[in-house]
Amino acid sequence: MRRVLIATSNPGKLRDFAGAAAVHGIEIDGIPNFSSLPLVVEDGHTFEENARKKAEEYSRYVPGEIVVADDSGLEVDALNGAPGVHSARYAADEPHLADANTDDEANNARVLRELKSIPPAKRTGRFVCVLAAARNGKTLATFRGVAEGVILDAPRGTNGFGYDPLFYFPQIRKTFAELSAEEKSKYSHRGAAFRQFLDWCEKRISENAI
Ligand code: ITT
Repeated sequence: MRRVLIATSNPGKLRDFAGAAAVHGIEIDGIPNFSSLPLVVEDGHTFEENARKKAEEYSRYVPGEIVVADDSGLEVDALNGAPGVHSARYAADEPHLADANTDDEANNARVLRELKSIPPAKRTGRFVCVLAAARNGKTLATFRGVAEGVILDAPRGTNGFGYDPLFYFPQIRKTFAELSAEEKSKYSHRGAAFRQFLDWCEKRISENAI
């Protein structure tokens, strides 16, 4: 297995990828000097558009390397799919104009506010992760992972990041913030997308295609 470079500014995502990679004995790393690279503007209307854009643009800085980027977020049915692609900056006044991400606590508070009058049975939603693998500025493949759950009316758990404390996963009766790194990799949208990526890598390597 080759080394895979992850393009993300989000330490929570990096921890998730490290957890998923460890289970498969894969070596992953960040892009050298990532924080000094120009920020990619995430102005796509879909997770896929943004994931491809990030993977393609960042892969130009590390010629020949496979670069993986993910665009992900929470879709809440009662909010017509919001925060969706705006998940990282949902608490900003005008999300579509905001460049900078808002903090997790403020984003969670806004979701709770918006769902205040919504009864438990209607608080369904999902985490979505679209992962793009690129090399030399070109997308090689994309992978989509989904985790279905329910949005609680108060946070629970201290692990994870983002909306994890509000996201209850009925299958194991825990929020994502109550999961260990191994459990999150097993059940999460990011773990599911990453496993598809690994299958793809193994197949391409056996065919000598990468
Ligand atoms: P990069 O673009 O640098 O990777 P980012 O945090 O800006 O980092 P996104 O644009 O993909 O990444 O936004 C994803 C947001 O969706 C993230 O900040 C969280 O608010 C939320 N999110 C995604 N996956 C999550 C997870 O596994 N647990 C909790 N929240 C998650």
